[in-house]
Amino acid sequence: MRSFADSNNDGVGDLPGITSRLDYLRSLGVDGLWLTPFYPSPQKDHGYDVADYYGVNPEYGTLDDFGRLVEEAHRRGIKVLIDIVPNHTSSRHPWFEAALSGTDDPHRTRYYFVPGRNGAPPNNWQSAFGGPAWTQLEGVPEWYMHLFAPEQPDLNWWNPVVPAEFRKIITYWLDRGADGFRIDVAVSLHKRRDLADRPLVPHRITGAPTTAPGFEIIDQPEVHDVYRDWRHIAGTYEPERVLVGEIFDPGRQSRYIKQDELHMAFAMMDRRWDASAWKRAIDVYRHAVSRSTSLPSWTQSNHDVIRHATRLGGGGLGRERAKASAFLLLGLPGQYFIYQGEELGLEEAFVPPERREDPLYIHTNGRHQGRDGCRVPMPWRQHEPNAGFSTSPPWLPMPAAWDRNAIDAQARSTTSVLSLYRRLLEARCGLARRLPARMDWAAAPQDCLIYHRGPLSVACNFGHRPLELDLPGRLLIGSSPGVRRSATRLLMPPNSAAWLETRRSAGT
Ligand code: TEU
Ligand code: CA
Repeated sequence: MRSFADSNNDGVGDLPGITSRLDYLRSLGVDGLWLTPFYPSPQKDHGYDVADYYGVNPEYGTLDDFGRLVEEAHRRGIKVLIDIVPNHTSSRHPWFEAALSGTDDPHRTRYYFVPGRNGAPPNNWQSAFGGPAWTQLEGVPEWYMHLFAPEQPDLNWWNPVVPAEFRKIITYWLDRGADGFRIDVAVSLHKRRDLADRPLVPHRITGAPTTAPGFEIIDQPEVHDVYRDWRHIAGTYEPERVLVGEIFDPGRQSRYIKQDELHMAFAMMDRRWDASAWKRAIDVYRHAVSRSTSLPSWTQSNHDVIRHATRLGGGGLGRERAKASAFLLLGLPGQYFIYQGEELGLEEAFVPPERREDPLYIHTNGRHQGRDGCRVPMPWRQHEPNAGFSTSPPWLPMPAAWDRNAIDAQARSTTSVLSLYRRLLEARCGLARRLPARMDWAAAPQDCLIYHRGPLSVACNFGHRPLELDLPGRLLIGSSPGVRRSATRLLMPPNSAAWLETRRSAGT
């Protein structure tokens, strides 16, 4: 939201900015976009601390701006998914402020206010941002729970008022044209009722005290009732609206992705660059949804993780591997989520500590570097101030030469990562109707993966050595200029991938 496009040059991205760039998204070949939270918020977690579920943060625009974005996106055949944050509100949300107004205020039971133990928190639960998951405010006898920042008090979903509120909230945005939701921390709504202490055991590697396996604070059976209800609501719209859960664990995905619950979740491919590790991960995620009609949603980066071009080695090596991994995943049955800037080969940016804003950095006192590095605004134009993102300094500083990956420059180059993504998505779109929902792995040399999917064959060389493969088919596209077809063989440089088209029909 804050980092895509700035329409009023205040250094912060906004809704009209996104609307003004829809043709760029269409030229890239995307089918939908997911907007991170744009609601009124004190921005203590960049919008994941919502102070009003029915509004638009004035910094990002207005409800009309949202309506225009939806209208213009739909005119270009692009769906709009919005982020819903049901696990917690902002501590500035009127519900929480009312809850603090007095022990008998009814809003108090919308949160977890619990007496402490001899001046200590009610239990030993930890926040994902470091420290206890409980805070006691001045003059308030009880402690309140927050699995994330203290400015993000958790909602008590055992109180039927809360699910009733969210039924209204999702209907409100679906009526305003949203095509679906990305559901933040989707399995965390109900916390275990007994609020029991986590039994601690030494971590098998670090030895540090960690929660004993099998002890669950979240992922309670009642969460499924919520999503069955939301799925029912989504089904009352034509076409049915889409529910995407922020769930990365394959085991959990198999329990939440159901005909009558969520449509999809994220198959996060964050493995080290190794053929067998990637094959295993792909098969685990495929299996996770195999009992539903859904397919995996392949993902390599998002606003919470280090950009994969950097994770995969950085520099030229990271770029080649990131291009090859896109080839490998975009050929598979399923959806694919592109994180903004991935199509430019953007790397994790260094953000000077004094400019970091992420609560993960702040609340861990820098023990965790935070997530600002993957959120630096998009470089739209080369040789322009702030890479054409804004005439004002961007909310997060751009490293020197951030514009070298600018969109205008990459659009002019046939060998750029952007041009490659465009050609790859075009090829994918062109083949789409002939691709079956199944794929079959094929025998492959070490450090190489090959699979067939109807007329499409995909090969990926994870190794440091060039490979020559005896693979039939017309070379459709290669991840690097070195991918070539000789009379009889497919030549693949290290860390490269190729798509080939054969006369095999969709049935085989
Ligand atoms: O993320 C949940 C989540 O798992 C991450 O916050 C994770 O704990 C963190 O990145 C440490 O690795 C969602 C949103 O995607 C994230 O941006 C929010 O900060 C978080 O929920 C709280 O709403
Ligand atoms: Ca702006």
